[in-house]
Parts: sequence; C-alpha cells; structure tokens
Amino acid sequence: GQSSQPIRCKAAVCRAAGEPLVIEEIVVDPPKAHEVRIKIVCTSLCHSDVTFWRMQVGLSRPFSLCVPPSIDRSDGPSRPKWDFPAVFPRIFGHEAFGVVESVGEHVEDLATGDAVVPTFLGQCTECVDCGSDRSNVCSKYRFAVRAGLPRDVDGTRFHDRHGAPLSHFLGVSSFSEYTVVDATQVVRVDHAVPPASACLLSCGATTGVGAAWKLAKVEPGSSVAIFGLGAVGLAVAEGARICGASTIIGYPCCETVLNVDYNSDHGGRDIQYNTVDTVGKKFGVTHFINPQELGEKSVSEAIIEITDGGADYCFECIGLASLMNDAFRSSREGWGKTIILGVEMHGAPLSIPSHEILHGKCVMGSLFGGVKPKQDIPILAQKYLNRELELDKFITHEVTLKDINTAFDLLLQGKSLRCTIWM
Ligand code: CXF
Ligand code: ZN
Repeated sequence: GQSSQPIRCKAAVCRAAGEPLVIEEIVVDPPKAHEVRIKIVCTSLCHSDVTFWRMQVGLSRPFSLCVPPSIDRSDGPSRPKWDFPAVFPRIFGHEAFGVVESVGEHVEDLATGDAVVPTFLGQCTECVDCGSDRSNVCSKYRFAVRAGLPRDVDGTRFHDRHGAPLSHFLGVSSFSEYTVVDATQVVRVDHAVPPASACLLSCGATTGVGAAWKLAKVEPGSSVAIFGLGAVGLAVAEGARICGASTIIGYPCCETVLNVDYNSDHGGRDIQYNTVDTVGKKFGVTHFINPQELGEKSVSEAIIEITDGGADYCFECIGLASLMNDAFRSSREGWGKTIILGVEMHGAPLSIPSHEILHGKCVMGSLFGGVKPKQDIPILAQKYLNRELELDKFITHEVTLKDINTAFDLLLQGKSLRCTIWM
C-alpha cells in the first residue's frame, strides 16, 4: 500500500571518495509518484561501486557516463562542461534483493510484499526502445550516472541525522536497510529464488550471462574468448556454457579481478577458486591463457592458435582500450564478434584497423548485457529454478552490513567474486 511516513534505519554512508563506509542512522523518505520503497534483504558489491567510490572530483574517470545535475545530454550538441558534481556524501550499492515496503502514486505493476531486484537500468515499457527487441536502453529515462533519481535528477530520498541530503547512486543505493527506487528500475522475481541468488541477477551475473545469451547469441559448438575473469567475465562463461559453446577460453589479465593461480598445488589462500583448475571446473572454462607464460606471443596469437583462426565471440570484461583491441584481434575473420562490456577506465577511445572490419569482423557493446530488466530477469530466474543457470557459485563470501568494508577489501584484493552483504 501507499505510505507517507519517513523511515529511520541504518545505512553504510560514503562520506568522501575512497574512504571506508560509515554505518549511520539515516531517514528514508516515502516514495513519491512512480517510486517504490524497498526493504533491502541483501546486497552485494559490484566493481562499479568501487569505481565510483574511488572517484574524486577532477580526476580522470569514465566521465562520459556522468551527467551534472539538471543537465541532460539529450539537449543537443552544445553539451555542458564536465563539471562533475560533488556527489558525496552518497549511498552506494546497486546489486540487491528486497521486498517492496510501500509504493507511491501511479505504481501499477508492483505492490507491498513483492520480492524484487532493483536494476541500474530502467525499462519504462512505453518508449520506442523498450518496445523494440533491438534495444535494452530505455530512451524515456536515459541511463546516466547521476546524483538523483530518473524523474528527479537532483533529488534524494535520503537524509542523515542532521537533515543533510545523501546522494543516490545509479538510482538504487542499496547499501541501506531501506531505499527508494523508480518503479521502472524495479523487477519482480519469483519468491522461490533465494535472496542471495536473486541478488546476483540485479547486476553482474545478468550482465555476463546476458551478453552471451541476448547480445552475442552464442550458438552450440562455438568458441568464446573472455578477457577478464571477474564476476562479469565468469558470468559470460556461464552464459556461453548454457548456450552450448564448446571452447571457452579465459584470459585472467588484470590483478583487480579474481586471483587465479596457475600452480595448482598452491594452497593456503583464503579463497575458494584460487587455481585455474577450480575455476575451469566450476565455470566451464576449457582453456586458460597465462599472461606470464605468453613470452613473445601475443594473447591474440594464442587464441588464434587454439581456435584455428580466431574465436567466434570475444568479450572484453575489464574496461581497457588495449584489451578491447586484443579482443578484436583475437576474433575470427568472416564472422567474429567482439563484445565490449567493460567501462573504459581512462575514458580512452577505441581505435580498430578499419580494413579488418571489411573482412567481416564486428564490434558491439551494451549496458547490462543487452538484457531488458523487466522482461529478461524473470526468464533468468526461471532458468535458475530449473537448475539450468548456476548462480550460487559466484558467491564466495558473506558479511553483515556492519562489515561492509570487508567486502571492499576482498574485491580490491582479488579474493572474492561476490560477497553477499546481509542487512
Ligand atoms: C555499470 C555500467 C556502466 C556505468 C556504471 C554501472 N554497470 C553496472 O555495474
Ligand atoms: Zn554493477
């Protein structure tokens, strides 16, 4: 039902860039029209939280995704200067599962008690893009990294105990016992899906699985190469496995993602998947490329050798222009597709040899793996319930909200894939 009362609760507040989060008592306003207030059951840390947690005003970041308050990029060619707003203090978190506590006016598809996952991407279901199978980016409420909500871009529903506003993050802000999210960014899921598993469908796992399933449309028997084996990269492997790929090559090329060891007798590390053997068996990766053992060979040469000509599908899951290039070079002439999922961390452009495009290769990218949240997440939830899609193997750790900084440490040290944070 509708509610008009603010709620006092606990949240992990980020007071300044790069600082540990602080557990504070905050006030969460009731949902306004078209909004939903959610009682968060659990949340998890995605690398994008870390990216924007680190972000300091004036330093080089993926600025092109950020929109200063009140200024819409769709205004035309005379774009505003990237005068990045001070977005601290802020409540991070965007991968979560919860239960609807109350709904604002005009919310028709959600009700109190619904089990839901919030998503950073909205689906209004009415615009041209939402009505087309060719797009998953709602054009009515365009995605941008901003301080407020899609219909109230400067607004916030959070205040600290002194009444000072706390910014939203990706319209979700799930590191709080309660949050307010636009109804276009809330997806109902089957109550049968356990909270920690449903939570994974909210961002990382869906992005990777979706990229293989919806965007690349990987066919049985095909070859897939994955650049970067964090949660998104391994979710691509999971999607490729479900689609029946027969060769899945993993290139764990970045120290900020899961530390895998090539020496399988290495022990004593505080993680479950510390060897290529365990990762291979758990996630269906059939070949690994050890960056340390490449010698004179490039990663692309190694992949071309394994696949006898180049992989059918190459996925970039880190956000580095040079790696996007490696992925492109590793794809097969004639039909190779390179799929970009990483957000380029220096804002660098991608340059590719144009004549190779003439030879039939293509590059594509997407937000959220091409998944339409309200349409496709319930399908993934059903695949999970049918035991077709495996999600639980992505959960390597769990903590309670008071220990949320441990989740940051684990991710930064490459020790975790997903750490469930219980409210
Ligand atoms: C990202 C995608 C690009 C902008 C920030 C959020 N997705 C999820 O983590
Ligand atoms: Zn995310």
